[in-house]
Amino acid sequence: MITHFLNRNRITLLSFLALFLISNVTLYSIFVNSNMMPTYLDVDRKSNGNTLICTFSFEEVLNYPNRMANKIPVEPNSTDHKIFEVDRNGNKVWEMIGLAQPHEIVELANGHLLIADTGYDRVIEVDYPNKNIVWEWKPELINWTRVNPNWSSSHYYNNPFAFDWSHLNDVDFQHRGAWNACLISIRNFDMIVEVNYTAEKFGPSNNPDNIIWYYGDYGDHSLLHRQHNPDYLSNGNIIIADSENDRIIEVNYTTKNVEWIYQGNLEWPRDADEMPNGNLLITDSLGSRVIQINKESKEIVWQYKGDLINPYEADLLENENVLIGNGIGGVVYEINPDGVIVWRYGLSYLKSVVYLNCIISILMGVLFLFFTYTKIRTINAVRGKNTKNYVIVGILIGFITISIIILLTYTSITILIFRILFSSR
Ligand SMILES: [Ca+2]
Ligand SMILES: [Ca+2]
Ligand SMILES: [Ca+2]
Repeated sequence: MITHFLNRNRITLLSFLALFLISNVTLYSIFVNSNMMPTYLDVDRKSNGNTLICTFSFEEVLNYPNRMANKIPVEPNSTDHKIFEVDRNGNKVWEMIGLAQPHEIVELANGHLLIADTGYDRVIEVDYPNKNIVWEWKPELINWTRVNPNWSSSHYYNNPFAFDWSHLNDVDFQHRGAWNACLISIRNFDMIVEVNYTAEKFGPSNNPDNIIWYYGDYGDHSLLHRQHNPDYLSNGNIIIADSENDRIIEVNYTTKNVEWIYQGNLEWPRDADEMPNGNLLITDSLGSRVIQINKESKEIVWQYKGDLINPYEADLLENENVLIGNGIGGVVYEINPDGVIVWRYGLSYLKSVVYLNCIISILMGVLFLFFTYTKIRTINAVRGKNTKNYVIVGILIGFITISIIILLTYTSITILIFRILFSSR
């Protein structure tokens, strides 16, 4: 009975499945456990030509779900969450750890760096190239009732206990005449605030009176819904990637009215930069593309898709190229206006793992197919057709076909998975 059940055909198929499973698990665990699957958020070209990159690892976040919920700090020596600087040749020349999902960096004129350190709900200023924190702004230290009397002590803003409470995800810096300002995006507040940086530095810091201006209100998604990357425009207004509303809006600084809006074909946009010619450079994250639109006609005048997967943001560089942080793709690209990659940092490990898996399963499939087919021919000669053999051949051909399809369409499949995963975000 046992010998009948474990005939050679079934052993062939079972060994194939076992080998496929083992090779998959081994490959993924090697890549995941060696921290080789980084996610890139903000990427900035520095004045010295180097590139600053914000990165965190999904692996760390997935492995320690309680850490964020219970506000436990990242392991002090962990390199999973960091900012680092690479030169033109891809050499790492500076690195700062001790952060939690750093989201955004701004290089100040004196070389200091402003960092939106999302996992720690704060903006910090670091005296680059040293790593001392010389200023820290934390929404949990603000008495929000003093900013708006309607926000009582029981309001969400005044109760910093929730999981991923503020998700402070962006800081921008601007000279405002006699004083300097920081425009800060607090995503889970559905609000952006303008802070008087000059007064904050003079002290005492984290003073609610230093919040000069704000836009948005918690839960009022007609204004903002989990936004990213607010920027000052040259006309004095503020442009905001109103991400969960799938739109870009321009808010009048004085009246707080929405003066301009772009929506209809965006999916979770997270960045909109004003270009010198007045066009806008928009990063359409779930659309997995970067587009340039004419602000008046709203026509798309340039687009880059390549193999972008969930890109976070893009910057126009002085040489007219575009620098793109390709989110979970784990790659930074510099693209020229013709859409050619002229510089890159990093390899998409996720892609490499999938490719290796597919190639292994194709090779194994072909090998087993060869042996099974040889056997079918022998058995045919002796005993006639054997349906079970043909079923096994069919399964093997199916495996090979699916692997080839994944190899050829990896990017679109991954984008589809991301859309499904983030559709209820
Ligand atoms: Ca940037
Ligand atoms: Ca920004
Ligand atoms: Ca940008």
